[in-house]
Amino acid sequence: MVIKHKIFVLLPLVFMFQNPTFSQVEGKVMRFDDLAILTPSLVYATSSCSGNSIEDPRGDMASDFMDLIKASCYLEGPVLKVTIEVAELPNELVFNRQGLAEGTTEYRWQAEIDVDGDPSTGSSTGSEYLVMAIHRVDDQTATTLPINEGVEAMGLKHISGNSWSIFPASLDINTATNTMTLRSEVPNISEDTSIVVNTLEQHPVNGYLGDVSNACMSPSLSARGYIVHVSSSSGGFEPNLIIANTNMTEPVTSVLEFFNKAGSLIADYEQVLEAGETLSAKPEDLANSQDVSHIGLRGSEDVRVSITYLAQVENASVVHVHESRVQSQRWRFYQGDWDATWDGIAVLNTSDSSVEIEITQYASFTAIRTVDMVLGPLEKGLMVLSSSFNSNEGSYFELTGDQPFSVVSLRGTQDQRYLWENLAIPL
Ligand SMILES: [Ca+2]
Ligand SMILES: [Ca+2]
Repeated sequence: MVIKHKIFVLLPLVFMFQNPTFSQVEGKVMRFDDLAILTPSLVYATSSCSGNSIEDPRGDMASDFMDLIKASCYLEGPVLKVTIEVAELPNELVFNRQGLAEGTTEYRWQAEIDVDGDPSTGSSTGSEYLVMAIHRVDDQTATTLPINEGVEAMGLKHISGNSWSIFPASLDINTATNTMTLRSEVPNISEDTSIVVNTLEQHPVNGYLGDVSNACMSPSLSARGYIVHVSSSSGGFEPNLIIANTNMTEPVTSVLEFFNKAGSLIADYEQVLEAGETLSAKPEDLANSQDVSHIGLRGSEDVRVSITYLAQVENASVVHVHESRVQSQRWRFYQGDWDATWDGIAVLNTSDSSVEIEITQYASFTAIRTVDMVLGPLEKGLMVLSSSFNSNEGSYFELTGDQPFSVVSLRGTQDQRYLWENLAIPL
């Protein structure tokens, strides 16, 4: 349980540095005596967080831009992305309001990251890292500015006491969706990681005001599903994605992560889909790359993604392959007639360590040949079965691994006109 505190206090502030910009001090160790103002006695998660998003009541703050509504976090390769939604994010804010001392944190939207989920390590509130959008008073003249010009993104790593070192973070502000999206490379994120979000305003008259998320969240380490195989146009099959919001009443966010065959993240793509909306797009256009091999699916569970492959021959018919949500250590599929068709498999290691897979052909319940495949983290393997095995009428193939993986099995006619999914069965 996380205990919620909304704290309205006015504290004297002491800074070692006056109004530096963060780009000037990146990597340096600084003292931030006001970091714990909002959360001096926040009790961090003692049980695991229930998901990668949190919600907070609307209307519990005087200013809408401080009123935390929702937050979510994703791990995109090594980059932690935290999206903070408030009730209303105005286009402009007044910065450096009269009566505030230089160096005061005037506005802040922050994620506190307890990377090991242990409140006894890190800062006084258990955090090893902070990522924030912040404005500190840097001038005695009040100025109205677009919000993205007035605030800076910053990451802080806890050193000791009130000392933190600064590391880079980026910020995207969307006043249409009232969201701030912070991105930063935060090391050692694990399933134990606990993240809370808070907002803070130093008001010249009313003192500190702020909202704290009433629960913690933890980045989902694995995608909820995968498009295991994106065919390459150069291989003769044109791929196309269909991305559908199956929720007929609410807009939802779809996040796609594009990987190359070796398992390196090439690009990610985020899209808000209106209620019931279905999009169609070429993977290479969304990723801005020809190298897309497979796709991790994150974001709303309401989104369903399919891929089509269309052979670049006359009178070909398209095949639709639905996203794969199943991982198993053992899969089976049955051999086709290799005079008329070919059997191929795409195998995806969805874990963060290597997997050793044995592909074994069985005939009359007897293993007749085994071929090994080793895949690194998020690496994909492809095989046309006839390149490694002999046709054996009535045979079947089993794939077994030392940890779970995903399989898509495809069968096509030798003239390439028709291709379809030949069900691979998780056992
Ligand atoms: Ca709120
Ligand atoms: Ca900790």
